[in-house]
Amino acid sequence: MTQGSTGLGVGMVGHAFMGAAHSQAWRTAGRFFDLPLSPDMAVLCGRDAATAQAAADRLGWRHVVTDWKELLTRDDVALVDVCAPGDVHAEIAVAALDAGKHVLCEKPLANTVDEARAMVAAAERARANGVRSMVGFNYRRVPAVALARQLVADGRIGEIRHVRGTYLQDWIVDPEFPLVWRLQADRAGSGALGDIGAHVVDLAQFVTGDRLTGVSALTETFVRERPLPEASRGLAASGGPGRGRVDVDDAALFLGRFSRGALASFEATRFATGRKNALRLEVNGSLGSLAFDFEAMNELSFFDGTEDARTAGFRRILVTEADHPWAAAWWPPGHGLGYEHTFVHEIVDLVRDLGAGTDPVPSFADGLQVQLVLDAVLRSAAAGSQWKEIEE
Ligand code: SOE
Repeated sequence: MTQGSTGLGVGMVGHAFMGAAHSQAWRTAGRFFDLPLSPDMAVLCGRDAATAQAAADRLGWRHVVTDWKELLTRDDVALVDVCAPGDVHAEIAVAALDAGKHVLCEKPLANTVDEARAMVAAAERARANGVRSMVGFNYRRVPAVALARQLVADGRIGEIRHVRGTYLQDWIVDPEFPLVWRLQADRAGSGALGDIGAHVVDLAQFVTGDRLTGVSALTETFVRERPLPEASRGLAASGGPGRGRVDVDDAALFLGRFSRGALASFEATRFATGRKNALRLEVNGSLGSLAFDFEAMNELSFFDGTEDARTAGFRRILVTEADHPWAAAWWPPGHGLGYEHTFVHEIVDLVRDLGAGTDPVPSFADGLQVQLVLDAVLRSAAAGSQWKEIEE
């Protein structure tokens, strides 16, 4: 915590997996990084008072409320952090921005393009009054990913020809795994596509500094009926006697084109048995290539095609040097970071922008752009993989 800095009261909605990840980030950011404002974990909101209180005690929040609308009228809340399922993102974020609260909203920004547009409009209205917003695509804040973007921007791999993005998980491969909210269209919008495909689309556009202009897609639901959930914690859940229909995609595959001519392929699935959180991106350019895999998140592979061909080869860069993004605040070289650090970096960058009065990224407009890609993927899949343009 920076000495003499003023506070930033935070009210967070939701306290499951993402709520826990954000809580540890709010708690840690000012202890490792100099911040212009000290995050104050003021209020946690959850629907059930006892469960929310237990979560607040465990995660370090001072007060508990059961109605998110209470956050909007409190003087000790300057920022609302939305960690609830996608079906409530738009309502909460728009109301919070209109009430003059900064907003951090988990990804995907919304469940539909219309909701995302309403959120962007609210963000623009609020911005005129110095109120800021950000969508939580946390993987942008992996140091190796940020380095990949720098290398592309510096021209180290030349003109980009191919982008290969996959996000592979296996946590619902068991057909008896329950029908949790991430598998329900009315709560999550879509399945693997919105939950993890959104990340790899954002990452591909972030690293290349380019945007997708069109897609052709296939989606599939392999397990069409599952037990209704009885209890859940994080991604773990147990089922009860009832059963329900799965109405989201289990997997989405699509081809795409970038505005500067690169061709792309994407795969998002929770049925890649043995792959736990394999968010991978490979970019091939006219001068070299980059490859990243979150399961080895401290590393970036770089092939420099301008080197002597006799000794050129993919180089494994350990992205833990003090010169690498965010790394100087942590451990000595080689000591590595984990999943939770991506959220800390997100909070650090957000609080620094709030202090400086600058616009945080990714913005709600960036979130809308990803939503347009997801929407085009679903429309293409529904139309037998027909090519769908993505509006600018
Ligand atoms: C589940 O697939 C999940 O927790 C996603 O919801 C997160 O966004 C991703 O970071 C990890 O996997």
